[in-house]
Amino acid sequence: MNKVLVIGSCGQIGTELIPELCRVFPDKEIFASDIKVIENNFFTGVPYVQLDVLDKASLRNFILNKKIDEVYLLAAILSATGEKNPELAWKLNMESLLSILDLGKEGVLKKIYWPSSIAVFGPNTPKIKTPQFTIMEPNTVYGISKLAGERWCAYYHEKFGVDVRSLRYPGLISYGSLPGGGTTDYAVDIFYQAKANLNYTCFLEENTSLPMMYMKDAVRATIELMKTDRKKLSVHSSYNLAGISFTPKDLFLEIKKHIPTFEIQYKADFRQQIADSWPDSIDDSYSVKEWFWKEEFTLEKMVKIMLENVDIKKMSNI
Ligand code: NAD
Ligand code: AKB
Repeated sequence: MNKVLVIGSCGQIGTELIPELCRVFPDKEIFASDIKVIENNFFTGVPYVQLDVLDKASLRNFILNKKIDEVYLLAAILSATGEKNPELAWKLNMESLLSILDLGKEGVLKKIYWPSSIAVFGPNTPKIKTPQFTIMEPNTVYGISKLAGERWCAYYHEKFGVDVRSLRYPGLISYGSLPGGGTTDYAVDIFYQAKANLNYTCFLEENTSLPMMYMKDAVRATIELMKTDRKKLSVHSSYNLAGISFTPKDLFLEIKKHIPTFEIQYKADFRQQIADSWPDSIDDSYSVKEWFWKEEFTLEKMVKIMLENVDIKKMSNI
């Protein structure tokens, strides 16, 4: 039986990925872990272990003792928080990946998933339909760590045969848990304000187009990539992945169709500069060709689901 460890499982992706891993792989034993101490384990049927991924010895012991052979490494510091604490962002994002890749090199881990981001691109990258292979000069610590991480993944694949797979996620939108300090977080925050009948002050300008994706698509993409026969994959850094691209104004207008009284104002902060350095839209033809990626959720569909499901009781944290 495969044994799978998800690291950083209490975050925006982990909380949605874990139930889906359990559903799609009933023959695998899944373990959830995060640095957070949780009072009640909300992962039904999945053991939870509190673990700091930077504690290399404890991480290694857990993986060896439980005979874990597959890891999804989700622990990271995202773009906006990373700019506030660059040292920690670099340390966490790099050291966690290298620890896991080393366990792959030793042959302990047979398969590794590690997400990259559209943040690997920078102000000199072509903005429209950004290609898989292009200029990459990120100017955030988060983007630099993701680009370096991609190079390490490709290196460990090439030199040591490590099976590590990765996707460059766009901004992810979900209602299960709140996002963790990114530049694309506005596209989640806005739903809580709209649902609470409040107006929204957006921290990006109205015409800032960014690549985005509804979480269900991102989770499905992750699992489809992990299920693909390794021989079919040619990209060992990270695959471009496209969903929907929209601006704050597009999103506002779509929400307003459901809540006509909803209003927005724009007050850009430091995150505007980060957003301006990222692509408007992504060319994901390698993903389409090699593992048959096709997104399912449109802006209209995503907005309807979000408005039906966001729970405004979570709002105090925004
Ligand atoms: P998140 O911030 O919501 O969750 C990260 C989790 O990691 C948190 O639960 C946090 O407690 C945990 N963590 C932090 N430090 C840790 C440590 N030392 N040891 C163990 N756990 C620790 O992030 P997310 O949105 O779920 O993102 C997961 C991954 O996907 C990250 O690598 C992120 O860069 C990437 N990604 C996310 C998005 C997005 O829009 N959410 C987009 C592109 C890429
Ligand atoms: C962020 O905004 O930092 C993340 C990402 C696109 O990587 N959502």
